[in-house]
Amino acid sequence: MKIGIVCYPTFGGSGVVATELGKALADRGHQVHFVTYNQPARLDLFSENLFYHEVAVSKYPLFDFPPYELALASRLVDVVRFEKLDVLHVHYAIPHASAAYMAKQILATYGISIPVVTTLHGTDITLVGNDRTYKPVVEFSINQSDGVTAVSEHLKQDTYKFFDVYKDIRVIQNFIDLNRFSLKSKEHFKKAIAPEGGKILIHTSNFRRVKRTQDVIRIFAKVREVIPSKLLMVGDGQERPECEQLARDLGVAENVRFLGKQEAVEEILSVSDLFLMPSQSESFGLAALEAMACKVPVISSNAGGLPELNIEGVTGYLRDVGDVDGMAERAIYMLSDEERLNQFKENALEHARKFELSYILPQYEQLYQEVIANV
Ligand code: GMT
Repeated sequence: MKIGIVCYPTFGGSGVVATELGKALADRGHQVHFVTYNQPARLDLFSENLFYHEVAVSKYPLFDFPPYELALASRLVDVVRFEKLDVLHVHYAIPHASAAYMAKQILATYGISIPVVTTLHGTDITLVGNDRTYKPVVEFSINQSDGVTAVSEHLKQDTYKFFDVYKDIRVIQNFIDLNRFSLKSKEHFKKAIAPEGGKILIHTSNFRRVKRTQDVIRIFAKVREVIPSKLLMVGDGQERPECEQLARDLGVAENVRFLGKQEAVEEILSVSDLFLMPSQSESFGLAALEAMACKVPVISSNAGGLPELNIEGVTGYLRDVGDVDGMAERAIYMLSDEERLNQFKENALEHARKFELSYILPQYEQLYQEVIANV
């Protein structure tokens, strides 16, 4: 198939899923065309089946807000016509689903029918899409998509709860490439981070408010009172300065390393003992799955789709959003007994295997075939 993929080309979860999916589809022999405003972060174009088409947004002094959605729709028309694409797969509803709808209508005037698959990722439904600024457009463009997928059962139910959506939503969970995300031997790195031994806790995110990164620091401060340990904070975003200040205020700054955005997350995960994800809302929790694949168990909130990924008492523990004491208590329980911790590590990997790329990929291929057959 010739597949067009639209996504945010950043380190964000939806962009990562879209890029990894595109690369895997290209490996399977499909021709994959990324249409976005920058080359996606994890995309190396070293494959005969991978293409990148930049969306250039022309600036004009009249525009306080350059119309990206129109530029994207125009580019989609252009790419679908000249590359003869079979299907468009847009990741994150805003504004990708409505741009694809517009492109589809324009293409019809050229006698071209192209099916659109929209994958809902989380904040496009729970935070941004739900805001009345965008709601009518999001609702309309989901209903107009030929196929709709959600990355967890919980997100599917949220979509039906918040929007008047009559379209059937198929749950296709996020996936992991176990060739890349696996435990690597990085003992020297572990020694550098924690020279006198001790445990390593880790958090990776975009440091947006929804991630409750300050809870991560608070949990760690409590763990540190009992267990010699270090905390690695990977990623960057608006909450980072507050987290740095909080670490100082709580007297743990010396034991917290802020590493910023990192490419080789799997190497950092490989030296870690416990992953913290106390999010306010989380449709799936891809970062936690990446950790589990590297044998790192998880303490998380029980928000959104997290209970579908982190299994209570098996791969880690889940507590209510904001229950810092509860999360710290469970972290101490897990980290204080080596044999118990090792069992959690084994379980984490075992569970992560259920999300292997090779199992999820055919579900997308199947959906593409169905929507192509129905246009
Ligand atoms: O979590 C974010 O802020 C980024 C966001 C995105 O769209 O890039 O992530 C969402 O999609 C990921 C991939 O499907 C999911 O793993 C995340 O759980 C989801 N984030 C939220 O629901 C907050």
